[in-house]
Amino acid sequence: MKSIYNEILQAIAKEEKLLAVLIDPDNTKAESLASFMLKLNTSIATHIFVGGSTVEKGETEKLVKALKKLSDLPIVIFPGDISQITNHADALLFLSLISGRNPEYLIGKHVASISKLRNTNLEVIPTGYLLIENGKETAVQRVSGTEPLKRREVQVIKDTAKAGEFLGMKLIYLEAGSGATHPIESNIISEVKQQIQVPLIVGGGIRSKEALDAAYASGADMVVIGTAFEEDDTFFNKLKRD
Ligand code: 1GP
Repeated sequence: MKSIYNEILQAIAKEEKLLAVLIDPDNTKAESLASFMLKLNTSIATHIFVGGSTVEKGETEKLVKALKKLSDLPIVIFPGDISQITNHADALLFLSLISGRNPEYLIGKHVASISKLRNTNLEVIPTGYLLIENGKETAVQRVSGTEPLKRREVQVIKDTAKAGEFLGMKLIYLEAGSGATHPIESNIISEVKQQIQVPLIVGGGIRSKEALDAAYASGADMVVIGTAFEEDDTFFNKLKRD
């Protein structure tokens, strides 16, 4: 069976860089979705992430079904809550917010999600999720009631990522928060990358081709961009596939 995780590993082995476009069901207008997806499909995007910190019940499934008709890219649920889990996607990032100390976001919601996931076809990918401070309060911080890790405390960030890997997490995700003022800094990306063997995802506040390339150059295997495309989908024109 096709494994999205194995495909990620294979792409990284070939030194390919991955780009996930984050689509938040709350910020998506049905009437502009088709034209948005036309642009996305001719860009260098490799994955579609679907999720948000607060999404109305049923909206994620509706959006995933629509996206399935509009793109062949893998659709990965990036859930803010259990209600966003839908079998119609290809995979689920099983996120544990290891930068925080709220048991609900470390293990509680995971236990509560099992009745939904037990018989699922979704590929469940355990992911260590680290929120890093970016200059303003983010939705993740607000919703989870946790503090982000301090930008200057690089050793703590590295140790947290490594602990996630030792716990068996298959991806490490450095998150500055959607719409972040400062994306994750290059030195943090490169130092974390040196610590871990599993793929490194970086997201939050990346709004230009230069910032994307800088994240890749620092060691991000996959970059996640949402807000920049939401605000101006002509950004896809700068990221066209050859
Ligand atoms: C948020 O990392 C993602 O969870 C993407 O952030 O919306 O700022 O691109 P942006």
